Amino acid sequence: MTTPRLRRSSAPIPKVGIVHLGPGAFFRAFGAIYTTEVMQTKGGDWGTTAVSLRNPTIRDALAPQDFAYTSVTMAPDGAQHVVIEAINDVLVAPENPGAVLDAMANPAVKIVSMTITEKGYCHNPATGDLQLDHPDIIHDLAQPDAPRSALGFLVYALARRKENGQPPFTVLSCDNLPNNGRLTRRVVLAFAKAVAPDLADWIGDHARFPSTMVDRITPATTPDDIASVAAKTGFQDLGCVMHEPFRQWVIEDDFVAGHRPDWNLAGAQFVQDVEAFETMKLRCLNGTHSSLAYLGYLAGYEVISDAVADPHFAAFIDRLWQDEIVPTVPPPEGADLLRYCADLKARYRNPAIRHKTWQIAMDGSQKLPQRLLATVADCLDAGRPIPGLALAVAAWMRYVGGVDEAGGDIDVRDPLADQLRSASDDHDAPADKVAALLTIQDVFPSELAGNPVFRSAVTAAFESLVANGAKATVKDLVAQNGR
Ligand code: CS2
Repeated sequence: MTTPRLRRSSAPIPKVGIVHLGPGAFFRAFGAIYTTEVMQTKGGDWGTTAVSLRNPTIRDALAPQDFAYTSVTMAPDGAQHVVIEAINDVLVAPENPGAVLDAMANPAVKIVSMTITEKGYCHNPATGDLQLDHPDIIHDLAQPDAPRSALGFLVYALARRKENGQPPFTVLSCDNLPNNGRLTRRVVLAFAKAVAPDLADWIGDHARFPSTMVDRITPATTPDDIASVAAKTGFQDLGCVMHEPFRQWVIEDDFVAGHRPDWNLAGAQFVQDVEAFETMKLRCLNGTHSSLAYLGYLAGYEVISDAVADPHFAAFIDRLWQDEIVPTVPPPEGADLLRYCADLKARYRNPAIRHKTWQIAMDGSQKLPQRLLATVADCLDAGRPIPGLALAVAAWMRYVGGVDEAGGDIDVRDPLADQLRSASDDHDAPADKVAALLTIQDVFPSELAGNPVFRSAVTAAFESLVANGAKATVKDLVAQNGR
């Protein structure tokens, strides 16, 4: 007997108030769920038109299900399945960019939210400047009716609203970047200025770009997940998302004309200033996540819960938090950082979440600056040693060299993958490889690259990774620290 496909219920479909760029697993496991819960509590015209910027995969998975999908909360003691109906439609930008611009120019749309990953901002990760020589930006400046980047869509849709005498929408970044709202505003205004200075002025004066801190661990969905959802619910669902129970959303309360869903009814926090929450999350969570991803991958651990089941790796992240990361983080009001980190460790340990080290290792060039290097710079300023952070950076360098500890190929996914690989391949001696990678200015600001304490700590860690491997290097570091 074939398993029937999941279908939307007969509940009325809400009117659209949100366009969301990037309907990957994270959005479906996070923002879409908050919005659904708010509409269940008090209604509202907050239906979502989602936009895939690259390919039709998600549309093709969701369309036969009328865009309904299952959210699976994976707790250590069992899973809970809930059908989510927040998405009204998925547009595929390359198939019909005009339809995307029309959807965004619709005055009923109050918010354009985004989960487009770090590289979607087309900025220089080390400086935050828009890369005007980025191929997508060059393309979009020449193609106002058929852009392909999120920035192109935002700016040309805002231009239409300006021409039509309508107010702009709020642009809501939900990506793991520091001051994500301010960064978005900066790159949008830089792009708009290159289109027309008066457009940039209008956007700067009237649009809003609140910053947000988003948090929920959501591994990519696998064929096994789809099979387990079918076995449990009796429906085949190609759009299901598997996520941890925990979620946290902190949002700067700054929306055009105050138009926004009352996401607080679903547990989000509206605050005046998000920065302290972002710093805490990026450094404590994402910083150790990336450290575990590179070291764990090299050590042969497929998923985060396997890496932290190794007592040396668990001790390593404890040390990293305690000695190097937490001292740099100003606690947000009411937060207890050591408690926060202990809770993170419990979240990493959740055996029901199979979050691949390889997945987290992706796009490291875009992630390192805010996850690890800003923390390094603060430690150096304070004269604090950085053995753990230096080891994490060295593990990234080893990883982007593309060869694992057994001599096998690593499938490195990163916009700078070729540049990183050749910087590594051009040299034989470990110290020379490190020196070559440190010259990559998209990742390392020159002041940091030239800092002798940083250079020698990363070089020593890299040499140990090459000579002894990741497991032994982590074990040694923990033993030295314990003395
Ligand atoms: C992870 C994040 O893939 C990654 O880089 O570190 O996606 C992480 O799971 C989320 O930020 C948790 O909120």
